[in-house]
Amino acid sequence: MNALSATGARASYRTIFISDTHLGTRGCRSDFLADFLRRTSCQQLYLVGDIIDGWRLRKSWYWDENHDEVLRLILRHARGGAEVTYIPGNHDEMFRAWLPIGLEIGGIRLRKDAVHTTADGKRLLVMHGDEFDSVVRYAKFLALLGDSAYTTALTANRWFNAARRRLGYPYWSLSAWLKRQVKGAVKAIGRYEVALANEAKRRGFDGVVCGHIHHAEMREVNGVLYLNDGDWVESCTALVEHHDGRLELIDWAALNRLSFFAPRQSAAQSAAQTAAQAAKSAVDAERLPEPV
Ligand SMILES: [Mn+2]
Repeated sequence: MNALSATGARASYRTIFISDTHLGTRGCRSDFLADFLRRTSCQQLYLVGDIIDGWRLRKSWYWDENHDEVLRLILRHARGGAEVTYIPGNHDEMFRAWLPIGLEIGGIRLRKDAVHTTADGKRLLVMHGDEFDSVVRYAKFLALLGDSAYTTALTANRWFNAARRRLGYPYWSLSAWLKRQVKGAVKAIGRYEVALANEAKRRGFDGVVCGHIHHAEMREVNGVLYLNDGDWVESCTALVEHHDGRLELIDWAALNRLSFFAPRQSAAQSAAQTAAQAAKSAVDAERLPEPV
């Protein structure tokens, strides 16, 4: 048996980062996400926040077999030996209450943030990023007031949304706000990127991995790497680290020519398709000449 047929058609990475899957909402592209999780393997999987959308628990909670399938596949990664780290975001902040007890369920570790060291030695700060909402929104105002106002804004942001939740208001969404900015969106996204990059720099890291604004990006900002793994609602993106430490953004929908307008596939349908693909690539592999 050759290596490919032994592992099926799964692409092997050192690390996978995904965030903003918003399971529990109709918007979650759980069929594409299940496909991605089924066809990849990794040593470390980081779930960088807003994985399960707890803000929707009160109203219009949506859950179907693909949402189950995603959870099952995440657990399969953990059981298969991947180190899985779950960093809660603002939409799954109910898990933040369990951070102090160092909770671990099904091999999944819960962390406020994490440090990831790449194969080539880059130290990356991994965090969701919602702490910086107020910085993006009130950038000019904060710049006038200086450092302590900035720190206060970071704290106030947490209280602001906790209060909204208690009063039964929906979460104030930065990603939705950015979309409404139209003219100012590019600037506002820029402010978010700078805020996150500066946080990584201030804490002595080579870069930051985050999510939250549903905008995948990989670029250098103020001398550190800004890496945003995007989302599985408006796009289907992941950040991966290859075995040599090379980082890459993957657009799963574009890569597989998946259409957002296509009807959602049931988990059983897509599993059958994946099995057929795996069988086909095993056959293709056998046709190839032996490697020398
Ligand atoms: Mn978020």
